[in-house]
Amino acid sequence: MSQRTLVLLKPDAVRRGLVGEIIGRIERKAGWTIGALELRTLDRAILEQHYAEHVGRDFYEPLMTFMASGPVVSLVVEGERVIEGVRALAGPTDPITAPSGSIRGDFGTITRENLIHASDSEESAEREIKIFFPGLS
Ligand code: 3AN
Repeated sequence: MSQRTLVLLKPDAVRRGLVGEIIGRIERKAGWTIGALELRTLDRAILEQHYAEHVGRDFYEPLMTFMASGPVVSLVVEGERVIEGVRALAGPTDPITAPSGSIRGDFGTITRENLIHASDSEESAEREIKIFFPGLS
């Protein structure tokens, strides 16, 4: 089943020069393609839309500050089961318990600074793609 997903390479990934490494892992999956890609520093308004489900959580404000702390690479990835697949490449939220071989497991130590966001369902993917790439059909 071909799908689209919204991926963010967070400010820590960009600062640490891991953009090529992470995109390379995505590109090497057979048949997956990049449908859109942009580097930009996110403002509060777009972050409020993106993280609306986390309003009120104790990690919300530090997460917003971190996500606005530098440029982010946003991309749309297309291909067979990319929603489940990119989340499998990313690994679980806590990088310390994320398995070796996953992006978070290989490069992260801090839950907030866990390098990558990837949509968790078809509904989230469509909602998030509209936020980051409103012109994409
Ligand atoms: P995931 O990106 O693994 O789906 P979510 O959607 O639960 O994780 O959380 C969104 C983001 O919020 C995470 N990527 C992480 O940066 C941050 N976050 C989640 N849980 C925590 C936590 N307990 N402490 C600090 N930051 C957190």
